[in-house]
Amino acid sequence: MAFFQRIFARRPPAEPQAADVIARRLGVPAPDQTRAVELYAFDTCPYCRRVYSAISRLDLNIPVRNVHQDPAASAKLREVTGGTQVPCLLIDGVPLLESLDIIDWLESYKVEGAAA
Ligand SMILES: N[C@@H](CCC(=O)N[C@@H](CS)C(=O)NCC(=O)O)C(=O)O
Repeated sequence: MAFFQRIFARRPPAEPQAADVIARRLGVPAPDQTRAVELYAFDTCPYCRRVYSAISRLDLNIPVRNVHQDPAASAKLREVTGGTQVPCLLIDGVPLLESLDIIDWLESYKVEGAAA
């Protein structure tokens, strides 16, 4: 039973960690307010909506580039990731895939004093 609970348990909120620890784990630039950050997404993607909710909860101002409505955004996503997976957070030109990793980074970004 404990085994299944461990497998299916909801992921707990990330432990507060130093921003650079998170960035190193994710292989992206450390969150700080100098970063140029934009989200590549489309509105019917449930993983994108999970990230939208986090952005709203954290009261962040992150520009969203809709890859279904903007061919240039779609081309850029393919250029930086080699694929079409969204959500993708582009941090100073470095792509971060996986909604839960994006949320971890954004939570740390908020702590580091991102402009809302
Ligand atoms: N595990 C990923 C799943 C992301 C995902 O499956 N996104 C879909 C859209 S809902 C997608 O981009 N599919 C196209 C592709 O993977 O190239 C996450 O949590 O972000």
